Amino acid sequence: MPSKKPDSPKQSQLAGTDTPDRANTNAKIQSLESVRSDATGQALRTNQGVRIADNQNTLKAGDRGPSLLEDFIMREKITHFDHERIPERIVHARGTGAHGYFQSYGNHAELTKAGFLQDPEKITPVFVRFSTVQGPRGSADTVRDVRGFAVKFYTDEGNFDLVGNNMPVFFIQDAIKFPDFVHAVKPEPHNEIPTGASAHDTFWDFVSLVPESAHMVMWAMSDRAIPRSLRMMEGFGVHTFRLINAQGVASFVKFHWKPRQGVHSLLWDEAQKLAGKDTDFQRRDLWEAIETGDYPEWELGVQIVPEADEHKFDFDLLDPTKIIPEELVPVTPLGKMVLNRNPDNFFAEVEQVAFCPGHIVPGIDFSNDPLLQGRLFSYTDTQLSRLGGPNFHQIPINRPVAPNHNNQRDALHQHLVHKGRASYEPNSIDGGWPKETPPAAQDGGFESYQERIDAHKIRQRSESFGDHFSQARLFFQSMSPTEQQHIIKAYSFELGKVEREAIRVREVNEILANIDLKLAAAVATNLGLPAPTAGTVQVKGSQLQQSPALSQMNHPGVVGIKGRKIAVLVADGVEAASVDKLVKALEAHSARPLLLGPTSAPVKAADGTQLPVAASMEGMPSIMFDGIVVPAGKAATDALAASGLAKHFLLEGYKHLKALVLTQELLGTLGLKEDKGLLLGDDQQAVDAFVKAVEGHRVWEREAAAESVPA
Ligand code: HDD
Repeated sequence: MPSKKPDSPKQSQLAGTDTPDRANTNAKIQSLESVRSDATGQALRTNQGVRIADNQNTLKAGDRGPSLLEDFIMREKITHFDHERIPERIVHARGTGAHGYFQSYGNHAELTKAGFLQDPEKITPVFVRFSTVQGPRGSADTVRDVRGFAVKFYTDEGNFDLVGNNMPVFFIQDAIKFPDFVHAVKPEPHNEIPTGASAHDTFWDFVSLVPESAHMVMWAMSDRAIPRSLRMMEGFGVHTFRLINAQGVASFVKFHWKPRQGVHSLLWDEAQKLAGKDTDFQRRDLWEAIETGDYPEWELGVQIVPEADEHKFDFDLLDPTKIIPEELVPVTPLGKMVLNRNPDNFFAEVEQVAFCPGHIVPGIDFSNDPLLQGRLFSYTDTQLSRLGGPNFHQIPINRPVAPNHNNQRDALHQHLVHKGRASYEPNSIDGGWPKETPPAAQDGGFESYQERIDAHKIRQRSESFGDHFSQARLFFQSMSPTEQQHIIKAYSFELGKVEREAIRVREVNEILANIDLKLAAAVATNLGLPAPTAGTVQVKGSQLQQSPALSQMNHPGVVGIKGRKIAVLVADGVEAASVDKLVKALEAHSARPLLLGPTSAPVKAADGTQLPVAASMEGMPSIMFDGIVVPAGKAATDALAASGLAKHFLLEGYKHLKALVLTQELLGTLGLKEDKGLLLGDDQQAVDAFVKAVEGHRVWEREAAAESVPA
């Protein structure tokens, strides 16, 4: 248990992390201990436990002779190897994960009887898996795509999975359309192109024919689809859920994860370059942050709508293509999640973790959102073929910390040796165990919320799901001018890759024109199409003109530049004192300065000392950093000014609107001008301005000046 009491919600948003002692608090770690395999000091053996004398040579008839079938050691090894791969997830195949914990800010008993939200002293272990959607397991991390944000809470009352995304809405309203949507976005079936991208005909064909996707496509064309880091994404449960308190009173809720690191994105040029230069950019970023102790944190919050207010909005709460604007219903913070431990084994933990939106605990329940209802079936079904049968809950990463006795028996990969003779209920032979727990206010058995339904059995979409454009418009109009430009560019880029003109025209005229005519005109111009002058449907518009909470610019974060990567460019002749001063100043802000040299060899400072570097400027290009500083030193500056590699590094950083500290000479050589984020010298004033600029993530004011810089 943590020695420190958790802060009140407000303070917690601002204060530093109080990390409970990991070994003592992470019950999941302890429960995994018995299955963790450590071969240190152990003999090499077969799966049957036989010690192996020779792991280099197959058993053969003579040293130049044929191999013998009786070599059970070779056969066992090869057979196991042949079956090492399991089917990757049909969607969200590319992902990474981390362990951590959740801690409630207080007792939320008025809202829910779920125990993990009632006791601020309780540490609930969690495992999170972040993912992209379209690409296969080996695809690039930084592609334009939705990011999965799936959290498994190992609560005392059973596992609760919050299987969300980094966008609060979805492409379709009914689960029956999911296979169609996924087939459309996946690589095209004839040539399996493109990998990890939606910029192709079948995706745009589908979404231009299915206007309910308009809102989500806006999100996917926004900067949210190219996050700077998995640590810098919001997460959303998307659907409306229910929370139910001990008195049986239910409220509708939408779940939100708010990152303390802020919400920040890559630029499209960076994302594309990173996809080649570091396919693992985001999993590496998360891994390194956790290894270096910069534990990322999110606040879990809910928008609460009393049952009585269900029909108060100009959209349907059950429609997963709609948000509840935060200006209408603010997010109430419930607690925080900290990710503080990397997995020991990727396959065992990240690949085998099995989430399901149907994994809920007493105090939480579903709504009738038809997308959610279909998901409740799909996830367990998919694990049957991925994880080889119905016992996947016994795989260590999926095991609840709560006991889970029942009468389910046998099946593939059964790991338990069930004792007793009665595997049925009721029974008298084994004393009737295991027995039901009647529902009760606290610690009772799960009871579904008793919702009254009086309806015809029909296949029909509710009319209240019919407005597909108002919130897409709200989203676009809530963006800053910069974000709007990025959205226009993203649509233009993606549709520019679409071969069939008819699809481009349909998207512009029948989708974009209904969202915003300026957007439609700008995209049309970039595609060489006539700009539409009117939409094709009457759009009623939203209750709000703007929702500031939708703009990333309004989510700077509360941790400053903690965990941000800063390149320190050095070369022979650099002044060691200047390097030291800059590095110390950055470390004082908990940033991660890394020295980069012309090669991976140490550089020789002006005073003769050797300075080891983390990498060469080629090995770690500017796109991997949040800011760049150049320490003083005449000879080093001369060397950098003469180096194409260094100049490219700096110009690219400038073009990507990063904060820079340069020397006067380099400023002249590069032909750049000082600005809010381009500073000179290594004095405190420059450092302070640099830190502020990195905090702002980009020097947006520089956009126009950077336009003409080649990089
Ligand atoms: Fe899904 C995986 C999120 C709609 C069917 N989904 C999956 C994952 C995430 C989501 C984050 C990866 C979990 C992991 O890391 O293992 N999915 C969503 C969200 C949706 C959504 C936020 C809409 C709001 N999904 C959705 C529908 C269906 C599915 C409508 C089917 C009817 N999703 C699946 C799946 C996957 C999956 C096929 C693939 C692998 C897996 O489940 O474990 O069952």
